[in-house]
Amino acid sequence: MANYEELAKSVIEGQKDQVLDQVKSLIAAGNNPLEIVNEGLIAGMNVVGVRFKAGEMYVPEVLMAAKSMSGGLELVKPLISAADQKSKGKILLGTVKGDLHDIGKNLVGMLIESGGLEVINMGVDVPTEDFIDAIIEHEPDIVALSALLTTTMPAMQDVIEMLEDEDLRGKVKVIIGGAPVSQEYADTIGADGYAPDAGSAVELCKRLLASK
Ligand code: B1M
Repeated sequence: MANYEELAKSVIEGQKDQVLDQVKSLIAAGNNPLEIVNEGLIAGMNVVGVRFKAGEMYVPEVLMAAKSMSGGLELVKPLISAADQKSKGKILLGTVKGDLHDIGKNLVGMLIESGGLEVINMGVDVPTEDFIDAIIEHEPDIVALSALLTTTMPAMQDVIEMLEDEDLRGKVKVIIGGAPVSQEYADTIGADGYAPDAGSAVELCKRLLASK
């Protein structure tokens, strides 16, 4: 019979079929669905996040792990009550205007989601005003901006300035990331945080949520 440790190991190894079989067997054995998520699926993805950050895992492996975890999650989700599914925080994520790069941004989204937070992924080339509209509509705790081009980095500052103009800056934390972005740049434009990689982005979100 499967146990949580084996399930976490299958997630880390990106063995989707194995994950699905183990989740089914844990459900059939009457295990608590929330425990299956927290002690099996998320526990595995947490290890992936740490290993990826340490350079011990690479993008394709992380994507396979995330897909395995999502597959398992789909099986368990219908069994978890709406109250239990309540996320610990809402993150609005997008690649800024003019920028079409989304591989890293999606990885960030998957790891944040794996960390038990809700992610609204707005896609790429998101106009500044669309971020503002979405912040008003969804009231996220954090908006996470991605840019891969030096030419699109200023669009991050545009979002912060528009938030200030609309009197919304105090309502949402802004964090930024992407290859050309740095902590120094985050400080310059007045962002609340910078994450160099997907694993750090999860930690940063959790830190900011805890300090709210
Ligand atoms: Co483009 N591209 N690209 N490209 N591309 C780069 C970024 C470039 C560095 C390549 C180079 O010249 N060496 C260069 C930018 C130079 C610069 O501005 N400094 C470049 C260029 C110039 C361009 C075009 C202008 C090329 C052209 O058409 N002449 C063009 C621009 C299009 C546009 O956006 N308007 C272009 C197009 C493309 C493709 C469409 C072909 C494709 C993107 C496909 C896609 O994303 N769906 C592409 C790709 C694949 C790359 C490279 C090769 C790889 C990017 C990637 O996915 N990395 C890239 C060179 C490189 O980085 N080696 C390059 C893997 C990914 C996991 O890492 O995205 O860094 P990364 O994400 C990391 C962290 O940065 C961080 O976490 C992620 C995971 O650890 N992170 C965040 C990212 N977002 C975050 C948000 C957060 C926190 C952390 O929120 C808080």
